[in-house]
Amino acid sequence: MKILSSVPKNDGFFMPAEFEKHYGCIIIWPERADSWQYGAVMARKAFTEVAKAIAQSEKVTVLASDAAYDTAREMLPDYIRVVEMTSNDSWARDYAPTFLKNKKGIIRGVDWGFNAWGGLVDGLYFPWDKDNRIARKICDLYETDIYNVRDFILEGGSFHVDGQGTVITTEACLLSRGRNPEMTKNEIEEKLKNYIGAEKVIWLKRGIYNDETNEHIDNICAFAAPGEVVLAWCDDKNDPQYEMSKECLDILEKETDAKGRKFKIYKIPQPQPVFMTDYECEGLINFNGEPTRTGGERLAASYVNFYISNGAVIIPGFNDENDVKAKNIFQNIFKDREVIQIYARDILIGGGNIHCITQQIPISKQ
Ligand code: KQY
Repeated sequence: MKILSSVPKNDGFFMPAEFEKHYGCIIIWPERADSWQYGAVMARKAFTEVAKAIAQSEKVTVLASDAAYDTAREMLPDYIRVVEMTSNDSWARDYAPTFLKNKKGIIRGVDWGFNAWGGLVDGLYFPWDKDNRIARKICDLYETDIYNVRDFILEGGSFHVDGQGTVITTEACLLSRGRNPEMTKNEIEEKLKNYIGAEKVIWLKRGIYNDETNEHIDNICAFAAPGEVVLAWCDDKNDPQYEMSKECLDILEKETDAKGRKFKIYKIPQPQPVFMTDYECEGLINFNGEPTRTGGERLAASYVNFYISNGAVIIPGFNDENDVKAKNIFQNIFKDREVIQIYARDILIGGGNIHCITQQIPISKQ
């Protein structure tokens, strides 16, 4: 594996869309006791269901620490590969490499800087050094070269691409004080253009209410196809999410993508607000003497935090009356893929959802 200091755009590399063909998917086994309640038992069951659903149509590799290896190997079916690799937590979307490809089908990774969603300003844990090494370790494992851009803080959940030059992101996250405070919005756009092959960056303002990642795009809006997006939608004007989603809609309705197309926008209804229970909080240990969650805290639930595998679309469920409605909308959009809904409260408690715990590897011709 070579660590590259050149710029992907100059080398002809760009990020393909998630709805394009994958070689496989990476997931990191949950273990951290201040993220995953009651020894991560329920989270591990939910992660297993996600891994199994994805493995129906692509190769899944689960990374587990030495301490958690036995439970991972025990709980996961044998067609899922388990590899020992240590991280600080389980968010493959954010610190596994962003995979790029070129026209010949060669794959390379990008190694962004990671500081636990805001470093010492408003980050969620410290240290994050093991997470930061994950991208290079994975590229070594898959024998792909990797671009070094650790001087720029970025998580994979904070941008979505259509593979045809359009990137969507949120200002709340990418312009947050804890990431790259010395950079202007234009300079950040330039990085996205150079490192993931964007020609046009569409900036939504906000994401999902109370999303502790500073409102990642992957919880509020995603590409379903070129020129088509899904948007988390709230009809209740008394809910703070209403204004947040409405502002996104207004921007998307006025915008065109990198190819000049107007967007077809699918509204996905939000579940009823989901709150942490006291019982769930008791199952978490403190971080640095402070609880990581409090009873009654609203969690950032959204159906838009889904993963597109080769044969399926894996969406979260919350035991909510809108679960079926959301599933039907997704099935109508993704007619050629099976929509699989997985009860995901135990992932949500960790602070993210199905998209956040997965990272796709595009198919390569290497
Ligand atoms: O949503 C994500 N991409 C990760 C959230 C991590 C929260 C840590 N508690």
